[in-house]
Amino acid sequence: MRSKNKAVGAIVFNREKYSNKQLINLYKSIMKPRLIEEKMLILLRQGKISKWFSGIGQEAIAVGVANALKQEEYVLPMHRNLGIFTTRNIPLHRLFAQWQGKKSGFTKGRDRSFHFGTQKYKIVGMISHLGPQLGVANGIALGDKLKQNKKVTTVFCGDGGTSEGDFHEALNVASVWDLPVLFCIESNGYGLSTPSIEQFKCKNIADKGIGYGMESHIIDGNNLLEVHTKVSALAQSVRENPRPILLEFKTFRMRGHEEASGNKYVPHQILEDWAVKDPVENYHAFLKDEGILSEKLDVLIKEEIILEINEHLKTAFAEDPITSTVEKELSDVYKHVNYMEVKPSKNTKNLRFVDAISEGLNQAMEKFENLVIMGQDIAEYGGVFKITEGFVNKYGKDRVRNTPICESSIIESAYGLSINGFKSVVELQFGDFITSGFNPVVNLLAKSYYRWNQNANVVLRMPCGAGVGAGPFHSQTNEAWFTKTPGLKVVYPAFPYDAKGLLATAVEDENPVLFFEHKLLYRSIKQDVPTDYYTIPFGKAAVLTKSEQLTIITYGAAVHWALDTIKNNAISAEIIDLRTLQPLDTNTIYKSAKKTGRVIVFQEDTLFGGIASDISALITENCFEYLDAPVLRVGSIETPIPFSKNLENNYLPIKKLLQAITKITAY
Ligand SMILES: Cc1ncc(C[n+]2csc(CCOP(=O)(O)OP(=O)(O)O)c2C)c(N)n1
Repeated sequence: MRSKNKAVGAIVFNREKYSNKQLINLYKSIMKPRLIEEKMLILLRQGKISKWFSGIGQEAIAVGVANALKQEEYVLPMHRNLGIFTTRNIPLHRLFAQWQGKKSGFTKGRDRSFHFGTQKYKIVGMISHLGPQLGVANGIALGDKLKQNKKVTTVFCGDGGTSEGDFHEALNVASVWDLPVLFCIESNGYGLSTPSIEQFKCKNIADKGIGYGMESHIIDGNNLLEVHTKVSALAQSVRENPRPILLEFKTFRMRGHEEASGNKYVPHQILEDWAVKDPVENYHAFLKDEGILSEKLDVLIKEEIILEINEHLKTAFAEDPITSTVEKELSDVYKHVNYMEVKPSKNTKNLRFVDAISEGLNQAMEKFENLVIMGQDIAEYGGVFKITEGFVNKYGKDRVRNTPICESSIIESAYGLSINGFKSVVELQFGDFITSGFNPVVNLLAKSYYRWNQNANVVLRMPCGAGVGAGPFHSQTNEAWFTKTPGLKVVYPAFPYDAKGLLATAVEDENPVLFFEHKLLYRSIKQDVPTDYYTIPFGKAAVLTKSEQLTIITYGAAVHWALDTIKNNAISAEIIDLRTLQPLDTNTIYKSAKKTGRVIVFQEDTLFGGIASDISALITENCFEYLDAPVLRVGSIETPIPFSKNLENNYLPIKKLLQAITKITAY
C-alpha cells in the first residue's frame, strides 16, 4: 500500500483526495509556464524579445492559486506570475503579442510584459509600483461584498513589496472592513539584489497578520499540492465568511530579478539548496513515483505544450509592429462619455456653496445606487465640513464609509470598486492630503483607460485653498499637479450653482475627476440654486462680466477677488470663470482674448508651473496678432502658504491684480 505522504526529492506531497486526472491536470498547468519561460530564455539570448521577469522556481504559487480560484473571481498578479495568465487560459499568441507590444496584445502596445489586465479573464494587471495592487484588490472585494456574491479576490505581492506603505494600508483597510481578499506574498529571498534581511526585520511576513488582526498562514510555495489544497480550502472559507487572509508562500527566485541582470549576488549554496526543491521537477518526480505519469504521457504532454507555444509564437512574430496616429492615441486617454444634460428646474433655494455641494452629492446618491462615498469621518460625524451630515442614516454604512487614515489605499480601493462596476466619491479631508495618495491618482486612475481601456469611475473631492489662516498644510490649491497629468479631469467651481451641477456631472462622468472645493467659499458665498438634480457640462467657461478692453481669466476663489477688484475700482473687464481646468474651454478664452487684446490670467496658486502659465502660452501662440500687450500672469508668491493672517495676505495675489490691470492698460 502506498503511504499517504510521499517524500520525493525535497518536497513531501500529500495527494489527499485528488484523482489521477486532477493531478495530471495540475502537472499540465505547472508545466506550461515553465516551458514558455525556457523558450523565452532562448529568444532573449537571440535578441528576439525584450527583458523578462522570470518566475522559474516559483510556478507552484501562481499555478496552485489560480487553479484554486473560480474563473469569475478577480486575480491581481505581479511580475513573476506567468502561471496566472496561463492557468486562466489566455491564448498564448495574445500573451506573446502583449510582450512584443503588438496590437493583438492587451494594451495596444502601450504597456509592457505583465502590466496588463483583461476583464474577460478577470485579471487586473499591475502598475510598476508593486504595492498599489493590494489596495485595488480591496476595492474589488468591497464591490463583491456589497453585491453579496460570495467571491474572493486574490492579489499577489513580493516580499520586497511588503515594505511599501501600500501593503500596510491595504491590510489595515481589508481587516477593518472584513474584505474577502487573499493577500498572497511570495517570499522569495530577494527584492532585486536586496536580501530580505535588509528589507524587513521579522522572521515571517505571516507574523505581521496579527498586527492587523488578520488570519495568516505560511505555505510551502514550492509544493504545488500544498498550495492548491490550502488555498482551495481558504478561498472557500472566505467566500462563505468574508474576511482577509494573509498568505506567505516560502519560495526562492532562482534567476535574476530580470533575466538580463543575473543573480551573482546570491550565494551559490543557497541556489543549490533551493534547486533541489524545484517545484516542477519535484512534482514530476512525485507523479512518476506514484505511477500516475508514464514516460510516454510525460513526453506527450510536453510535446503538446511546446507545439502550442511554437504555433502561437509564430502567430505573434508574424504580426506587424503596431502603428497608431496622434489622434488615435489622444482619443484613448479618456473614456468617451455621452454628456446627458439634465436641465435645472425652475424651483430654487438660496444655498451656501457648502450646502450646494452637499445637496448635489445627496441627489447623486439617490440617483446612482452603485455610488459609494468614502472618506475620513464622513459617516456619523458628517465630515469635517459637514457635507455628508445625515447621509449615513439615509444610505447606510455600506455606501457611506468612514475610512482609516490611508489616502493611498482608499484611492486604490476606489479604483477597484470601479473595476467591479461601482462609482465612488472620495472625500479628501483636506485637498493637501492628496499627497499621501498621489501615486494611485497619477499612475492608477490617470493611466488606466489609456493602458487597458479600463475606466476609473472615481471623483476625488478636494477641499482646498487659502484665506482661512490654516497654514502650509491645510491651505494649498494644488490643481496644477493634476492638470499636468493626462487622464484626469479637473473641476474648480466658484459658485454654488456651478458646484452642484458640476458635481453631478463629475459623478456621471466615468473618468477620474478631481473636484476642487474652495473652503473660503463654503460659507461665504450664497446663490439661488435649483432644488432638483441637474448637470453642467465640463469644458464650458462662464463669462461673468462683459468688456471690450480687458479680459481676466480666473477660477475658484480668485473669481470673487477679481469681481471685487473691478467693482471697487470701477474697471471694465471681461471676467472668465473657467469652472473646469481639464477640459479647458480654449474657445471662450481665445474669443475674449481676440476681442479685448489684453489678458490677465489670475490664479491663487504660486505662479511658476501653474495653469496660468499654460493659458498664457496658449493665448500667445493662438492669438498673438490680436494682442495689444503681453499676457500677464498673476499668482501667489513662491513660498509655502504661511499661517499668520498678515503673512497670508502678503502671500496671496489679491492686491497684485490691480497693479497688473494698471500695467496692462498702460500698453
Ligand atoms: C515603488 C517602486 N520602487 C522600486 C521599484 C523597482 N523594483 C521593481 S521590482 C523590485 C523588487 C521587488 O521585489 P519583491 O517585491 O520581493 O518581488 P520579486 O521581484 O522578488 O518577485 C524593485 C525594487 C518599483 N517597481 N516600484
